[in-house]
This record gives sequence, structure tokens and C-alpha cells, in this order.
Amino acid sequence: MTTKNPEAPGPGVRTLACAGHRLVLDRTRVMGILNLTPDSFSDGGRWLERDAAVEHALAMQEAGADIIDVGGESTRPGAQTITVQQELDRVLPVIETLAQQLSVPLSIDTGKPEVMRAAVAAGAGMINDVYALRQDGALQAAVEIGVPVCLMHMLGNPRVMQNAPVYDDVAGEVTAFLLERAALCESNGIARENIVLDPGFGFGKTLEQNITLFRAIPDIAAMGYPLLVGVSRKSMLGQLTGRQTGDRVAASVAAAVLAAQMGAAIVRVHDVGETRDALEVATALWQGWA
Ligand code: 7PM
Repeated sequence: MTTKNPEAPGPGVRTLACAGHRLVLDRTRVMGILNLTPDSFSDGGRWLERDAAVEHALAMQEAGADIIDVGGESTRPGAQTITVQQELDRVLPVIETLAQQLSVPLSIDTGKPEVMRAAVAAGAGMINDVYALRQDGALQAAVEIGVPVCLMHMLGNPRVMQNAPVYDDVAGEVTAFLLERAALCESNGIARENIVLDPGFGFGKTLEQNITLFRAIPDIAAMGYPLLVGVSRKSMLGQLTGRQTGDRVAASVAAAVLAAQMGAAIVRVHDVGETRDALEVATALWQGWA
């Protein structure tokens, strides 16, 4: 007797196994941003702020988020680093609560091995590291933890990255870096199926370099790893539209749709409902669903 599991992905569809949740990459998935840095929640540790963060995550799930990315350390250009304890205090209570309440997986946006371990122990199902596991102990932690990891390209570090970045060939250099990090991860025991790559828009790139890199999304996606693209509300969109952060929703949605058409497997966004709607329409009109 043959039984067909209606939940099973078709042949060739990549799936991320996120600790008890599956992220099936049969269409471009939406990662909702939950920012616990003091930039948005004044100290990130107080009860009212925790409740607001949990409410916001639930609202993003309701709006169609496929995964929620929780971050406690600002990677804003020029930002100072925080201690492990500060970062744990910000993210752990929220992850513990959300892991119980959400039906979608959580990712932890951190470069610190201690935070990776604690966050996954508390229920996170993916590691999102803008340092691509380059901080001391991070690679080993990711190997041991065993959840999918997103490796992002950044030139330098957040403090200095926007000081006149220079490339001979931005797309070629970013691609080479990502493939080198992926190869190192695999040689240390991270499964190929657990690796996601991200060109790192805005992380040590000028507007012109970001545009060149964006146009290379199909080539980077062709390397065979799922590609994550994060351009939501970023300054490149401010430079293109002349708009302030909160007024970059339409610009962000346009960029997310284009990234999806060009091969992005996951888009990391603030405006989940708007992005979902736009992706549904773009997919239906471009490919025809079903
Ligand atoms: C201030 C400036 C606050 C910039 C936050 C940011 C990405 C990421 C971020 C990305 C992946 C933002 C950034 N961006 N992780 N974390 N890819 N994988 O705009 O592009 O959200 S932080």
C-alpha cells in the first residue's frame, strides 16, 4: 500500500530542519525581524518591552511570517558590541516564551557561541550569523548545535564596515567568501543541507556595490545553497528613494519581490504582511500557482 503524505515536499524541494519545525523552500519564505536591541525597545530587558516583543512576533506570524529572527545585538553601522550576559538577558526570555507560543520556527541573530547555544536550548531552530561563524568558538558551537546556519558576508565589522569599502569585483569577492565559509563549515561537520548563504546587503558596501551585488543574486543562488536576502528598510533604499526608515515599506517590498524572482529562498523583512501579499501576487502572475 502506498500512502502519500500531503505535508511532504516534492522532489528537489530543499527543506531546512529547524529543531522540530520544517522550513520548506518550495516558495520564497518570509523571515520576520524581531529586533530586541535598545534601538527599538529601550533597554530590551524590562517586562513591558518583553511583552511588546512577544506581541509583535505573534502579529508577524499572523501576518504570514514563515520564521521569526530574534536579535539582541545591534549591527548598525558604528554600533558598539555588548556582553554575552547583556545579549542573553535580552533574547532568552523572549525566545523561551515564543518557542511555546509560535507554530513557526525562530532563528537567533547572533555571532556569539554562548548565545547560539542558549538560544537553541531555549527553542530557536536556526542560527543567523552576520559574522559567518568567524567569532571565537562560533563554528564549533554551530557544529555541535546542529541546526541550520545562515552565513552572511560582511566586510570588516559593524564599527568600521561603512568606511569607504573597496572591492575589485564585489559580487565575485562576496561569492568567494561565502563559498569558502560554507566549505569550512562542511569540512567541520555541518551538513550541506543546513547551510544558507547571504550576501549581506549594507554590510560594508556602498550603494553602487549593493546594486551590483543585487544584480548578481541569480549567480549567487546558482551556487546551490539557499540564499537569504535582507534589504528591508536599509539605507540603500533610503538613498534610492530619499525616504526615512519608516517610509521605506514600498521600496522594501519591491526589493523583496525582485530578490524572490531572482532566486532568493528567504527574504528577511520588517513588513511581513505587505511582503507576503506582494510575493503571493508576483508568484501567481509570474509562475501561476498550483
Ligand atoms: C541597524 C542597522 C539595525 C542594520 C539593524 C540592521 C541582516 C541580518 C541584519 C541581513 C542577515 C537590519 C540590520 N541585517 N542578518 N541582520 N542578513 N542574515 O537592517 O541582511 O536588519 S541587522
